[in-house]
Amino acid sequence: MIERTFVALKPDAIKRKLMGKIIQRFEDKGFNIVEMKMILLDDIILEQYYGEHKGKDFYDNLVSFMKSGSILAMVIEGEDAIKNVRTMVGATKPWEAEMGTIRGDYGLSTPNNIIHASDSLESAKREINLFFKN
Ligand code: DGI
Repeated sequence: MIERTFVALKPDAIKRKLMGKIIQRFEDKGFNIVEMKMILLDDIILEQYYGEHKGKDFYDNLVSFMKSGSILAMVIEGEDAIKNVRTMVGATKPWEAEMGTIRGDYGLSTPNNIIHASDSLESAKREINLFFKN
């Protein structure tokens, strides 16, 4: 089924100049990038984006990292995009992510784990709406 998923390249990926390489992986795989913009996040949008983690021990560190520079927000479209993009992204903790995945190849720690991708149809809709509602 053709789906749309939300992907964000996090501030560490931008600072390390990995944007081109990561976008290339999605294009090489056959996905289409249908929306794209650089955004500097604030507390209001981060609370909606990461609300499920509020109160957890890593939350403050996660939020300050996500505000440390712009992100590249994208909507990626293609066959089973939600599941297939998550497979390409790899495990949340990059040291557990398999080599060949984006986090496995480029990351070593959290919260700077390079990239976010929606984990379900519901999250994809919510996140696309949050970042691209206009
Ligand atoms: O969808 P993911 O980014 O793979 O994971 P998520 O949406 O559950 O969590 C969002 C971010 O929060 C994740 O990229 C890194 C951070 N995080 C999640 N779980 C943990 C965590 N950070 C630490 N230190 N420990 C965790 O258990």
